[in-house]
Amino acid sequence: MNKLAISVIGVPMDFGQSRRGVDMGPSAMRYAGAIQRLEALGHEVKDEGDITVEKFNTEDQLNTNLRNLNEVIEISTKLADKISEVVAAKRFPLVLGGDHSIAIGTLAGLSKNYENLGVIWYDAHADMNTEETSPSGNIHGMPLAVSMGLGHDALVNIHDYAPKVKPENIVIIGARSVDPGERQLIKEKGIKVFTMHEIDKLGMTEVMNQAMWYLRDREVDGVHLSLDLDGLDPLYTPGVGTPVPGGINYRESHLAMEMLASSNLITSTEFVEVNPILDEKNKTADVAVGLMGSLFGESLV
Ligand code: 5AB
Ligand code: MN
Ligand code: MN
Ligand code: MN
Repeated sequence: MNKLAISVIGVPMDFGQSRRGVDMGPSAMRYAGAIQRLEALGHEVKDEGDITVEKFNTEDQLNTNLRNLNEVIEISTKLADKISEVVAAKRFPLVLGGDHSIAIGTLAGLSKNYENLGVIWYDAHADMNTEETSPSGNIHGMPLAVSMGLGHDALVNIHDYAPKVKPENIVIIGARSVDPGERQLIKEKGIKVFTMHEIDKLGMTEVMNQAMWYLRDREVDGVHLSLDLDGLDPLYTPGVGTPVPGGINYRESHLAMEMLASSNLITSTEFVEVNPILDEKNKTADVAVGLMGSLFGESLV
């Protein structure tokens, strides 16, 4: 694959859900050797440090049942600023989460630099809830809906434009825990979803080929990979807040990353939901960094 100029951006965010510890995800992945792993592959890597994540003193000023809405707005906006800057400098953004609500900021910063951005969402969940459908009030279950322009105005309009992503440019891979409201939205919008059923039946090679051809047919000018570590089976990635059994296995995940590496399709990525407090000896961060190795060309050298 091409040698890249990669900017690593940490987002120690845990306001998108209610379990502490996922804010330590960026440290855990750096400790597991993320930077060195990519440098060893010949990429130029710049660690841009972390986005500042602060709790507001006041109770949520906005009248809503969305947990920590004000913090999520503030941090998403800062992340979107940073992402825009990195993309404008022709660098490849690699974002280390943090819970998955950070994708709201990542996509807000990315999309205005692309005419027709594609998104691969590797996740056990669809992350397409809105204020109305969410069973939890947790914003990490909403970033795809928000990016399509559905949800709280303040989230939808970060960086003053909406939507960030077209529903027909989204591919979900690994879904196995989808809420009723999300199901309806998937049907309504015709979102392309490869559930575990398709992965079992077709195999990962076929699923990835179909996913990539689907996006090429859409004539996307960039593809963002949003990788939630709970997409994998909790056997391999136990350190996540919302584990769901029956997930994608270790080799299937590496295969998926290797296929993306040889396609040269991916133009940005984020690795989210690593929670060292819930983990076993940093296993989940180690797996994340291994997958980064494959995504950035390890199998090709
Ligand atoms: B993750 C659930 N659908 O909305 C909700 O980890 C879980 O970013 C969301 O995929 C999981 O609370 C969010 C039940
Ligand atoms: Mn998930
Ligand atoms: Mn997710
Ligand atoms: Mn989760």
